[in-house]
Amino acid sequence: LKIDRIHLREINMPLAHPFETSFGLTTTRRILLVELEAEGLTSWGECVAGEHPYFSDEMIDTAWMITETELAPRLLGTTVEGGGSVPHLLKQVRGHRMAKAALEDAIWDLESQIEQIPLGQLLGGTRETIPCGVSIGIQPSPAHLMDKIATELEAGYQRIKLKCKHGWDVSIFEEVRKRWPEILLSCDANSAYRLRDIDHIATWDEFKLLMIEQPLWYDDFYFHSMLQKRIETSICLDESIRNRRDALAAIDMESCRIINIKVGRVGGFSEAIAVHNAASERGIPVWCGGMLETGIGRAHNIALSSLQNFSLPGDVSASSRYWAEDIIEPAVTVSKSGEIIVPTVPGLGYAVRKDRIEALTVRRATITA
Ligand code: OSB
Ligand code: MG
Repeated sequence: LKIDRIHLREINMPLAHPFETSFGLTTTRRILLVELEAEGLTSWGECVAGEHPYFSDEMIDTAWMITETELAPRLLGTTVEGGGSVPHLLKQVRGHRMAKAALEDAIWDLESQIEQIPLGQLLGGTRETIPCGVSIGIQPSPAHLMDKIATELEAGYQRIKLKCKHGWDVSIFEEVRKRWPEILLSCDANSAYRLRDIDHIATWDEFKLLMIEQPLWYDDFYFHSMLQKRIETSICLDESIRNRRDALAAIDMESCRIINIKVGRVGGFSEAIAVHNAASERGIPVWCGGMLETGIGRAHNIALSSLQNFSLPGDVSASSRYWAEDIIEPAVTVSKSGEIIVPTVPGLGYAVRKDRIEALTVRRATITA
């Protein structure tokens, strides 16, 4: 296929509720969207880079620049076979995986429209529905958190993940477990702890957490492997896993027993599938993480989650948890049993609300061959 034009936009969207992690508070998302025009069709990709380089070293402004000057030109004026051929076309550029993923995912979406195959199926997915959990940020008080958890369980979500950090860990887990002894419960530290905290983290075993996500440094395998030997609870890696080789190293070193796959973090659907397959072959379950996406990134996460080894509830949840009004329709909804139905039509599986995107746009650029 030949791409005629690539449009970049920045949209600003206020979150329905502020989201706090150990690395900071987000109240409004600045989001880079890419729109491709090719073969008389249109497709979209969402770059999940944040407004600051706090989760990873990418941020929206670096993603914008690298997309405009380095990545988009490599996809224009050439024949692109399909989504699977994009990593090769972009490989001269090191890093910038979230920027690359937005473009690659949009091309898979185009391919799905051209081939008239549902996107999930094109990626190799077989699930008709995906199991959903929620990620709950650090709250103003424990009482606020308890209310949030009650609401999400009532809505049907199958797993509750609590953001944690020093001062928002043991006492919180205790209170939650007292009220809900049996629920699937996990926590995500976003690298808030250090080696001196190993004994502290070891005390969490009593809470029977499903996993502890990324407790130590964002770029570490070795010390996570030391920690995993000291505790019964499974470690799940998020930030550390950038590609298939990282997954293999982490599994081999027993740095984790579960992997969170984020398509942006690993650089696109091709690498996400490679991580999924490597984990699957080694008996390591995966789940799909989230980055506070709009409906576009959310729809791509749903398609990816339809692969067989996404066997644990992910962080892909209803649009309404993030947005008063999404940029797709219908909005993503979750059933009473905590599942999202995987679309069975080609492409995104949802209609993009261009009028709404226009209204939210604060910056734009068009790149042509
Ligand atoms: O570590 O999984 C994370 C949000 C922003 C940055 C990092 C993370 C998260 C989440 C939210 O946990 C997941 C979501 O609901 O989109
Ligand atoms: Mg995480």
